[in-house]
Amino acid sequence: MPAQFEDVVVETDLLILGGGMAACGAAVEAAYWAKKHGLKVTLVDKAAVDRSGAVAMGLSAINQYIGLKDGQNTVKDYVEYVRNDLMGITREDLVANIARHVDSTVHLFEKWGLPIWKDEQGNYVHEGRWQLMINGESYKVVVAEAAKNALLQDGVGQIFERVFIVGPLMDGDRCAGAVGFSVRENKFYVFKAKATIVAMGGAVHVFRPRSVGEGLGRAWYPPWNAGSSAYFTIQAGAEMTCQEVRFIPVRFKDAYGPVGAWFLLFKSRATNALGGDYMVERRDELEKWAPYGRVKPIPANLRNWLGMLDVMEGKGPIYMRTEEAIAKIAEQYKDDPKLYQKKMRELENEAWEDFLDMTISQALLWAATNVEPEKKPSEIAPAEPYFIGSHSGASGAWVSGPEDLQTDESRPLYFWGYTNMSTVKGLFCAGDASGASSHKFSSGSCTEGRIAAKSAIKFIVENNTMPNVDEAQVKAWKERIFRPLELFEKHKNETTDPDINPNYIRPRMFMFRLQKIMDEYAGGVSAQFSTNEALLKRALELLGYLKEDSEKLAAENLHELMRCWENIHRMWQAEAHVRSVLFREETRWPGYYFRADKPKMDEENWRVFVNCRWDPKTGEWQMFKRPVIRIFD
Ligand code: SFD
Ligand code: AMP
Repeated sequence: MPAQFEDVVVETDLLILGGGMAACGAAVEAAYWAKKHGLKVTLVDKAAVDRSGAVAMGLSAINQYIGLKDGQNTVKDYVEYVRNDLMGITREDLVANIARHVDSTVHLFEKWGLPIWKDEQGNYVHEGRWQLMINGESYKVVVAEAAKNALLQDGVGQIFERVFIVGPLMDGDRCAGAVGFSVRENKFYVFKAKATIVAMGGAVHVFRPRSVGEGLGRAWYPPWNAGSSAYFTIQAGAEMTCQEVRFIPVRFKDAYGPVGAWFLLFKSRATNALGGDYMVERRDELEKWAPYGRVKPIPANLRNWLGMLDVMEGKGPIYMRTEEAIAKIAEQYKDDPKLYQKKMRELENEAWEDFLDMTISQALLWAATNVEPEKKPSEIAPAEPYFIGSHSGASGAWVSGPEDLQTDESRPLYFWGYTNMSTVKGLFCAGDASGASSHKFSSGSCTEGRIAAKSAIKFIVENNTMPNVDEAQVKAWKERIFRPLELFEKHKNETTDPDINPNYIRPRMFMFRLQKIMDEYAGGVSAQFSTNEALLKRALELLGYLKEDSEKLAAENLHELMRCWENIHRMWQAEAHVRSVLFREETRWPGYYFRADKPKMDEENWRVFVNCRWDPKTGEWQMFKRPVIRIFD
């Protein structure tokens, strides 16, 4: 089978993996610096850059904007916000580096054509303190266009779409590029590069989703981000961080519509079936999680937790009180009936647009279930867990911070020469791929891509040699990558039902197995997000069997081959997660997961990062702590 796949070898200076917010930011910045140094940049996306990644459907807000120029906030304010929201565990140098540059990225978005809401005075309309409202249906198209223009002008770069990246090429301890395959043509791609930026997003469908049957595949996080960043960096031998810090967004139930605009812009409450407001009635619970339980805004996981307690006590469903929020805003205009009508229409439009801008399926579900938000509340629920280090989770690779933001204490631990370089030489990470720097969102991820690209070009200029790629390594990858096609061809006629075969497992069934393990043993929806040491150990045992069976994944065509590799990527993300949850012997993020056997937060022993590394030479995992160092007092 591999013989039928043409080898395409691409040599480049900088390789950007992914085509999402971070990758597009990297492309724009890299093109600028590459031109100056006569270097070549190559971007590879498994999909089409115009609509790939988390922003595919568009977004209704830019969630990170500091407002430095207008003196609205300081970088330190943002660092404090992120530190508190992550229950004390964050890399302040990384957060601050993004925060001090993010406004300029937002101004670029506007220059490129993204409509940002303005008030009568011409100021941005804020959703909350850090968030700006946008007409964002075409957000990704706008950013993709800028990336393409930057790369394709003057021959500085090239873009490969519909090429699925599988894993890294290595030259000893230096990353030498990547391998992958076209999902449309019989082509095997070998990318050789002096530096590589990983920006392939986070991971979804590692845990069993709430959606089943006809809704299967519907999730909050985009189904096409399947843990490729984590797999790539783990396989390269990079140190990983915060692999236990999953994200559970509370969303409008079943279609996963966003809640931010409701809570922040419309100032809505969420109440239980009895009309009780868990944020008020359960305030005392927050003391157990002090000092973080005392901060404003209350950390996202604690907001989740208070609602979950209601559900566990049988007080569900939980409703977003859309009708109450709209009525309250419109009330100010009640003395002028005409104005009142106008305001009501405006609010109704904004409510629908929020979904139409970024989660169209929620608007469809509202329409299908006769929801008129001004008349009737809507159910919300915590979603299944996702890995998205750029949002309110934190999982990703452990990367170097910028030199100028280090203290004497942090420099030896947080800085190793090139900003955003992982612990592997020449391998840079941004967006969901880099860890411990949460709350980057779309704007911060694009900013971090820019930061990583500038730094990677510096690395290339200072290490301007093409790494050696051993042909045996390439051959071994090729054989492994296409094995599922061979297996299917060889055994497909041995049973009457191609889904059931003693010699192979198809990726869909494999994914169900992975999801069942994670859901039941690692604190998924059906386990009420709760787990313990014994369950986690059992999860590892079952994941071990699954890993053995991954050698028997089979694919009927190229699309299914991609599904096979997506699930292998997910499986490694799952393992890193289970090992990290097991290693951290406390509960720090109730509302994301609860260690029932260690039900308390332990500031003395566990106000640390949990890091891990898989050793490519021995195949062994190492788990260890790294200190959390305060940079901003
Ligand atoms: O409100 C391979 N996010 C929001 N951010 C905001 O600023 N405002 C919002 O309104 C946001 N909302 C939101 C958000 C996310 C999601 C999923 C929803 C709603 C439903 C967060 C941002 O979207 C997020 O932080 C950034 O997009 C992260 O950027 P990045 O670059 O790390 O990931 P990406 O954009 O998803 O891109 C990933 C790329 O990798 C490609 N890829 N390519 C080759 N080979 C492989 N094996 C690959 N695997 C993946 C993808 O195709 C893609 O190009 S709100 O709800 O929070
Ligand atoms: P979401 O739609 O939940 O992703 O939220 C969008 C943005 O608003 C993110 O920055 C969230 O952290 C923030 N956010 C959402 N709900 C709240 C809330 N109740 N209090 C404070 N911030 C919130």
